[in-house]
Amino acid sequence: MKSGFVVLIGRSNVGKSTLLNCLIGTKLSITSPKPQTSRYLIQGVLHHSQGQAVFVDTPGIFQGGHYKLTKKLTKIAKCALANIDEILYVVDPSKLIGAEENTIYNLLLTIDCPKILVINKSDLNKKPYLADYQNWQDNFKSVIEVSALKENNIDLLIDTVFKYLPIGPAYYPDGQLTDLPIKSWLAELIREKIFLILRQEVPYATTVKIEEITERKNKTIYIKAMIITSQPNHKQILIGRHGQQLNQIGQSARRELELIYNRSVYLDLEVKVDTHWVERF
Ligand SMILES: Nc1nc2c(ncn2[C@@H]2O[C@H](COP(=O)(O)OP(=O)(O)OP(=O)(O)O)[C@@H](O)[C@H]2O)c(=O)[nH]1
Ligand SMILES: [Mg+2]
Repeated sequence: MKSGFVVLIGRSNVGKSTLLNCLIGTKLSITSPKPQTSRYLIQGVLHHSQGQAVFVDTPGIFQGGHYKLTKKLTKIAKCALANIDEILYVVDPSKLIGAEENTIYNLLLTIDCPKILVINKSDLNKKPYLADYQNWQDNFKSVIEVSALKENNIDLLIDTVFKYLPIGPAYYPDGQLTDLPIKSWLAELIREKIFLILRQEVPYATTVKIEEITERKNKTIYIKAMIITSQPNHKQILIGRHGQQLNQIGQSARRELELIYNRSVYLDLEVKVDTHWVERF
């Protein structure tokens, strides 16, 4: 069989996490229209007749930005490029190639492993920079246009990934889809709702920790989660008037979880301030 680690790398917002979910066929990684949504390396395992591909989703590489977290996220993404078997460089043809994109492109050229240029968002009507990205083809084994959102051309991408993977062992047992522990995944799901519901800078100062998961007698799943913000003035924004905002976050996460588990879920959310969580991240 063939196997290996395939890293999804690129700027923020190009659709790396959407693509990971699409490749694995289930929602492992959270997504949002805001940049810098992903914060962790998340492995998604594709068990396939040709072998096993372990895809690694990364935080978007981001230049500039004034959040303390930005540098750490870019560092995490770059660390993911060590000891890997293949790179999927994900780009968005509606975005101009600027300094940031060129930095990533030049960084990838220095890495000696098979690289596939994945031009995502092929479903968009306007892709003014498509030809500019296609011009890079000589430095890639293959250039493939896909839509992670509409799941277009994914089979071709998977075949191409396996074409360039080495012969190797299974890294994960049959059936295991990710390395992400359930508590981390639940925390990510709540963080996604915060990214989707709250405006501007609030999500960037926020993290989530799951404190308890228990099954109650009536089969209800009880989840206690702490939303932690580094900004004391964000606490009230997260809670909202009469707790409205927190309710909305909770309801949105609970609805999704109930669909997944096919059980009732009791989600107990609390908000607290910890001005130092980013330093510890
Ligand atoms: N139209 C279209 N939108 C897409 C596609 N793939 C992703 N998106 C959207 O692009 C936005 C960003 O997607 P993400 O998957 O969160 O992007 P990311 O690259 O993981 O972003 P970071 O984690 O911030 O680096 C979301 O609103 C997605 O729905 C696609 O194929 N077509
Ligand atoms: Mg992401």
